[in-house]
Amino acid sequence: MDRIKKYIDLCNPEEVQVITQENQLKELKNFVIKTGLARRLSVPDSLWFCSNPHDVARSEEATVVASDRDLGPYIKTVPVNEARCLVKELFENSMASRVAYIVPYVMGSLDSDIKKFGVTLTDSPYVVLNMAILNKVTDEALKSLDSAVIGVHSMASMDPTKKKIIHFIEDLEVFSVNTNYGGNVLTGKKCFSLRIASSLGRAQGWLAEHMLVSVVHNPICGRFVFTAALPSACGKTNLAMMNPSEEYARKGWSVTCGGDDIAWIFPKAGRLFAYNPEYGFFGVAPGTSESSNPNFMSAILKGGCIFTNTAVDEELNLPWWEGIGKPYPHKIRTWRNEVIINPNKEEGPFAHPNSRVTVPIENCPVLDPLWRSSEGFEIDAILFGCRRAAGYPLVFKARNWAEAVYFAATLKSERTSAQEGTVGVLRHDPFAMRPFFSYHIGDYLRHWLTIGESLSPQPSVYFVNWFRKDSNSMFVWPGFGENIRVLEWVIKTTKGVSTACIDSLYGLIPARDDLSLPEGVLYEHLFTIDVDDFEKELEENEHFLKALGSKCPEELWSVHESLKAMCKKVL
Ligand code: SAT
Ligand code: MN
Repeated sequence: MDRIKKYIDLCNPEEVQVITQENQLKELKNFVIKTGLARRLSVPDSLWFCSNPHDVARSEEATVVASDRDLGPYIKTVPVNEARCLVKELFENSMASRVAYIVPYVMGSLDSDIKKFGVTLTDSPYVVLNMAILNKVTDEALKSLDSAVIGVHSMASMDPTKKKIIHFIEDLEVFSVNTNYGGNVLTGKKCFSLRIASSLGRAQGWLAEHMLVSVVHNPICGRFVFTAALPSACGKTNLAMMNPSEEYARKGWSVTCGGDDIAWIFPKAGRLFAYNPEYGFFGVAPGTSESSNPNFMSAILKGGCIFTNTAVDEELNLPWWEGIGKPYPHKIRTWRNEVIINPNKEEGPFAHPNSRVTVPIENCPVLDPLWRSSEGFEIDAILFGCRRAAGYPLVFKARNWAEAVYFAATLKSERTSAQEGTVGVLRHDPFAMRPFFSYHIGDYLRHWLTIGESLSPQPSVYFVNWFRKDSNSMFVWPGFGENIRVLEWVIKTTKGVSTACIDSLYGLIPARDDLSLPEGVLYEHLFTIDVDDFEKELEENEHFLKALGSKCPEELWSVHESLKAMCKKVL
């Protein structure tokens, strides 16, 4: 226990409890209700929490990697010694007169080779209860303490100016303090399964990606596995467990879900295999409804969930949020824990736009039976998605692996409420991993190219954007269940059934008659590419590639030059 004991001594809690049993979790639930930290809702065995209003999203500003090297764009570093001092300063006595909980857990299946252990020390019952859904609590982790990822989390004084999430990648340690929300504190999630795991993956020849894993059951090839990376709050959970539109469902199309947020991807015999290391979903609530995501709604209603910063319909004692598809409650408790009678819509939103529901994965009615298998999912295609109102096509296929890496590296997306900052601003989000890189992005791109070289055949790589808007700011693509049309094109193109792609500036796009569009949706609205805009993009991309200096793989410069040449030809 040495790796933990020194931090217990530093934080100085009044009492320490090791959480390994179901009945301890039950007691903790009773404790949070009794002390007013949470409320029990009428969804079976489910709790509602609201967080400190300063603490409602992942904080990228406060997230750092301890390193004495420059880790390139998008990683804030703090020199190792300084980071160790910071830990000492921020955690000293931070748990005084509180209970500290030790949560040992596993990511991935206990009987698979890819499993990894973690042990988190926290003074937050909220963290314990969430981790008990998202990870599998097991005392096995205590037997493998040397190789486990140690997480130390303290709410401390919850002073927002002292919020910090500090990663010591090589030491397998993460420290999170003065926050109690989502990806800042649920160590198993972004800190471990993305930041630490991607560094391990680099050293060991695999990938840890911000990706869902799903299977499309279809009349073309039977079973088709895809992974998809999208920035936070851009519809990963919806896509991961979508119900194809009625027309497609009738023709035998369905989707099963392997995971909605994180994929550990391993090459084996020239193919890629994906595993979801998590045991639950941490999905965005607003906008989730019977029509947008019936499977997530039914997963929620099965219970065992935690609602964070949603509103509550006080009369029904049920969670409520904007876009839930139900009228405004007569008496509503807002995410700020205030009760309003006859709420006026204009005073909203009443659920925080980044409010979340933590749901056990086994609640999912379309969970793929292989979700926990030790073989993983053999990948047929990889998708990257973004949220862009203009210019970016609905879907295109990269012409080759290097071009796929180029387009993923230069991905941009509108900022959402999942992270602190101004919503809607277009920002560069390479691989939808911008907040989760833990080593230099130039090395990351090289790693992707190297993995690609070992594959045969290389999986096809596609890029999607469900969010184009017309001149009236209305979405031109209906999305949700209709996204199956795009997946149909992806499958046909991957399997060689469609050969009539059009060479565009953005890779290969569907020929007009090759993608079945819903009535009233115009091909031009989805695929028009403005050459001037594309040229501007290339200029921005060039800045990015230059910023990588000698770390920028040559292959990406070649792709860049060929796109520039294409652009000249079109102009
Ligand atoms: O980082 S969170 O876990 O809060 C959610 C996300 O951004 O995907
Ligand atoms: Mn995510």
